[in-house]
Amino acid sequence: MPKTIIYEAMTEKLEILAPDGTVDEQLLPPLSQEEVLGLYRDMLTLRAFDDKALKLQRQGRMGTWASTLGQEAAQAGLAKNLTRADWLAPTFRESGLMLLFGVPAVNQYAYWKGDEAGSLFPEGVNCLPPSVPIASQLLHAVGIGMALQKKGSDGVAVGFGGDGSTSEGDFHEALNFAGVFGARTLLYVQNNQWAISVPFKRQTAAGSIAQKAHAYGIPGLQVDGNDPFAVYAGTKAALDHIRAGKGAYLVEALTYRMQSHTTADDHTRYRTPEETALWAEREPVRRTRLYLEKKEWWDEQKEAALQEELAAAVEGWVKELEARPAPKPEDMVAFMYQEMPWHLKEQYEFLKAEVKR
Ligand SMILES: Cc1ncc(C[n+]2csc(CCOP(=O)(O)OP(=O)(O)O)c2C)c(N)n1
Ligand SMILES: [Mg+2]
Repeated sequence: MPKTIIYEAMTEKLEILAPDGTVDEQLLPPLSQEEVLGLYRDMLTLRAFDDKALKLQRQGRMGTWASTLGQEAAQAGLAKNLTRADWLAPTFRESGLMLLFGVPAVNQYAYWKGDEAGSLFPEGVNCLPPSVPIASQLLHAVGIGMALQKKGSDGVAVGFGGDGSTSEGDFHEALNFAGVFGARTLLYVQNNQWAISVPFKRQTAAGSIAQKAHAYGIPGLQVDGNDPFAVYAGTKAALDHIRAGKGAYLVEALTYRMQSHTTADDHTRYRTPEETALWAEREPVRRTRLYLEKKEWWDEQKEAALQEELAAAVEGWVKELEARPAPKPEDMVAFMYQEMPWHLKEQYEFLKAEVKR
């Protein structure tokens, strides 16, 4: 008898666009040329948004940043299927998705610069502020999904987690509640292979995260998270299922965090150059561009024009950011409770008196 039983992946993995830019025509979703170009544009927008934040941090103009480099397809492919009635419960890794969902760039830059008021999103954008305790977001989304179901809403709640979040009790509790109560919830795990410096092989002995859904009585699907078509088609199938009132769904997007965990981390201390080079070949923007060029829908000139347009947009976001009034240090403790408890009152008064304006 083997000491441990290692289950093979019991779920299907959806792959449509290969790293070399070729597609499985049978599985290709029926997107128009305009829509496909829109997805590419979305991915490049996320890359520009992300790249600027990293640069601002290095220049001392941003507190910290959790990069989405390499995870653009996993976010843009899902965003394309979301509606105004949906709700998001994001982690710190969903900045790109939030941008496409309608959370302005300036709000997000402000938040990461240390201004909590950045989390005051425009009316009608149903997105919670990013929550840092990992796996908490999944429970929040199941609660919202149960409420949406009771209200007879068309909306779906999407809860986010990474590979690391799946080792938390909250992940399992969220799946259990989602299954038992038929929550209108999509549990979306971006398996980017790393949880800070812990590799995926130390998170689970199972063949996939997606297969864990079956134990809780809900469907699970694994998609190539670096393939915008697979993410789009897979999350569309999951969302159609949830919108039809058939209950929750788990989607695992297999992707790769190409940058360090945050700007406070140095990934070269725990990853080999061979590994990062391998994933550079599989990254989503490269393969999508190869596909577009094969179709003769894209060329060097169009690329340069789009890059120029995005660079201008990004500069506009930075201008907006730097025109915001600086947050007051005492606001750090001002909004935690409706009524400030005594120990926070003390800190509030201290900060107000001590900090030089
Ligand atoms: C409950 C909890 N424990 C520990 C941490 C510290 N922490 C922040 S991110 C992280 C790893 C998250 O990895 P993963 O879920 O794979 O998400 P990724 O950062 O790769 O997107 C840890 C351990 C935390 N934020 N919350
Ligand atoms: Mg991870």
